[in-house]
Amino acid sequence: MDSWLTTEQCQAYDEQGYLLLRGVLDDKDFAPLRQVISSAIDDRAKELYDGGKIPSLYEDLSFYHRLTQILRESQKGPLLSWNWNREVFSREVYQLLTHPKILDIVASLIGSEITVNGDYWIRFKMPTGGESVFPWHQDSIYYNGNADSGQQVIFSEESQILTVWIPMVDVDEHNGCLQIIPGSHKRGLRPPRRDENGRLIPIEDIESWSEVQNVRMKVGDVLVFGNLTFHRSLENTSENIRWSVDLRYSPTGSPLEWLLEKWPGFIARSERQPETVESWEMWEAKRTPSDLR
Ligand SMILES: O=C(O)CCC(=O)C(=O)O
Repeated sequence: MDSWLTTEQCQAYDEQGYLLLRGVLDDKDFAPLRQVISSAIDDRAKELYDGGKIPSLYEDLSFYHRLTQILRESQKGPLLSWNWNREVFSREVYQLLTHPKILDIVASLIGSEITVNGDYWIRFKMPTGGESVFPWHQDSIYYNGNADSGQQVIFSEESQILTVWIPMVDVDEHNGCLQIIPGSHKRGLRPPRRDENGRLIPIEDIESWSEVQNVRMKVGDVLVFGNLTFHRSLENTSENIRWSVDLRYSPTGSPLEWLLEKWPGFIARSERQPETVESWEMWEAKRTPSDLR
């Protein structure tokens, strides 16, 4: 099959470790997911209200403002994690993961035997919320077991785990767009240390490697980057939540059993064996009730 991306785009990805694609998706691609998020917000609001943590359900507020208001009510620390996975596990997430345009992009970069892993996230970066700052990291650092506890360390340095990062609102440096160090993937997996908040950060001065890029994006744009590309996002200083989705893909048959064990995924596309592609029902059956609780 012909590559959906041009040779120049694929070369730019190889050189820079990331690629920004404009106007890939349109609003109707997000509508079903917004519905799922909206109903997840509804569930959380009811739980918090029933637990006496918030004084109102704020049902009259919009999708974009309801959660901000709910979280503002609580000065007692974070009521919710800002990263949602199981909360939004749904057919709609499956549909986005298997969106033909997204799979075409992924196929151009990693080939047309594609496995999704279940490590996808809807992230809501709260206005002026320090805890939703994500420091510089390579995704592979989070795929290395728990080195601190003496557990076996598993390196994904040699594997391809492609992230597709999709904003659901326009993003720039005011609301915490992603920042990237171009070409940083070429230096391999770098050793991290823990900062005062226990977060993994690089030991080296990686900002001296090349100019930090602010990846400003409009709704509909798509950013792809690899598991060795250094990236981060800073504080959201705007008035509104920065909503985004990140999805992850690898060539089918990659030695990533440990990852798929933790985050069951599915075969999303196969040119060689199309009959192996897995449906939403098959993916749903792989996730255990305890994982989804
Ligand atoms: O969405 C963010 O702010 C950070 C996301 C990220 O680091 C990732 O997708 O690997």
